[in-house]
Amino acid sequence: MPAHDFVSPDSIRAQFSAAMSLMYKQEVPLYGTLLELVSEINQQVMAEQPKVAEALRWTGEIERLDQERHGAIRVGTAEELATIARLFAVMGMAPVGYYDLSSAGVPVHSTAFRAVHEQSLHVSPFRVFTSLLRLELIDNLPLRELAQGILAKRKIFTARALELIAQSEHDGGLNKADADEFVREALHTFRWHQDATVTAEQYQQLHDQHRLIADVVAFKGPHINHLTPRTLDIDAIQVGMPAKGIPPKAVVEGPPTRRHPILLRQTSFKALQEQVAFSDHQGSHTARFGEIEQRGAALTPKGRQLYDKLLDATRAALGGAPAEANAERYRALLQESFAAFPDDLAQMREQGLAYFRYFATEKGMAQREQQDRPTTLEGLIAAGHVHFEALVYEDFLPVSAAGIFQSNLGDEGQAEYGSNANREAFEAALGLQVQDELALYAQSERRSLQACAQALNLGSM
Ligand code: OOG
Ligand code: NI
Repeated sequence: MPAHDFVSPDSIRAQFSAAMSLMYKQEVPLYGTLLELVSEINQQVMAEQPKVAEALRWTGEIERLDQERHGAIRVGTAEELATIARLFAVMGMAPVGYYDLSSAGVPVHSTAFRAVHEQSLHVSPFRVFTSLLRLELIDNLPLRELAQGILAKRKIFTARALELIAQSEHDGGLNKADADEFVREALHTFRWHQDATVTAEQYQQLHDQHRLIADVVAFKGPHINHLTPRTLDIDAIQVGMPAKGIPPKAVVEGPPTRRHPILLRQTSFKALQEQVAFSDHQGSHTARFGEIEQRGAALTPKGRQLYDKLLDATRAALGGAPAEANAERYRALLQESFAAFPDDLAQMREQGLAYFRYFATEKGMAQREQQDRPTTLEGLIAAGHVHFEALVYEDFLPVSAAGIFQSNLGDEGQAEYGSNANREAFEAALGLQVQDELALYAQSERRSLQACAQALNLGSM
């Protein structure tokens, strides 16, 4: 089949993301309520803060905002992870970054599947935080073997989904009819299944080891456990949630409130209690929850180091994990520590703390043939020929992710797995190397500079 008959992976991803949102709305009605709240607040921010709206117009994020969301799944075996990677590849998603959650008492390690080029991200920024269960961290051998035996038997992909993945790999893409069918078939993998694969007693054993183990092992597939819309004001969301009957977690994860947001701020609300049919009798399980995020500037290694240092200092000053009882104090300490992180785009740029996107302005275009115009980046910015905006962070944060995991796993005794990062083992299971997110931001920044140089008729900048 000629290549021009193929649907682009970007539009398959956009279609899949929309289908997933529709499915999740039916499965978890509170998600629909949350979408309404997010949309109200986003409209309010755009109306009341024209500068925010203008920045989003420069970067084009204004066009992707309404369909921006991430999901999360947890898989049980290397084979499941490797096949998930192939499934996401059909939609133009690659694994980016490695996250070790073992040090936070969660026996998984993870990556984010997402598009990597800014043009693809513009079409659909859909991402999936994907975790692999680490049974090797569980020292209860009989239980480990029980879990392995159960996982070895399950099939999380439909036969037709596997066929279409292979076909796409072989032919280099899918035509419209096949892409539609692929989206329908792929969706099955992420659905909630009320029927468990284990007896009530086996579930209890798995659960007593760690609730997350039960969540991964006891069910037919890696149900999507949350779907997270992007807000422009997470503080307004946190305050507005209770009135909509949505109880938020005690603290917002990530950096404090700023005029120019950095990285990622997230809050979530408690999982639903769901009815489950075990193979012998009825019971319940908490699987799904809700989450909201606000995204800001992607930080350079230098900026990220500063972020990590200030977050560590805040936690050290708090003397424990943030929770209900110390939420107010945590917020004050966070704000205080982060006074050391400049809240000004020009300063962030001059100090090399964040990545940026550069745009040729109308003024710059009008003067592109003039002999005496500035030719250095700094000169062009000063003269108003080049405009810059922060490059948005497309990834996740390990400390925040641990906080999200924990707030939704209940407060039962925290497990200890030491610090067991093992990126090589993760990549071996994945069958691929994860991409370096910092390199991706740097490339994106460089492309914007090249585009500027070209638009302004300069050799380079
Ligand atoms: C994933 C938790 C992490 C995030 O946004 O950081 C996460 C999970 O609970 O499976 O979703
Ligand atoms: Ni999440």
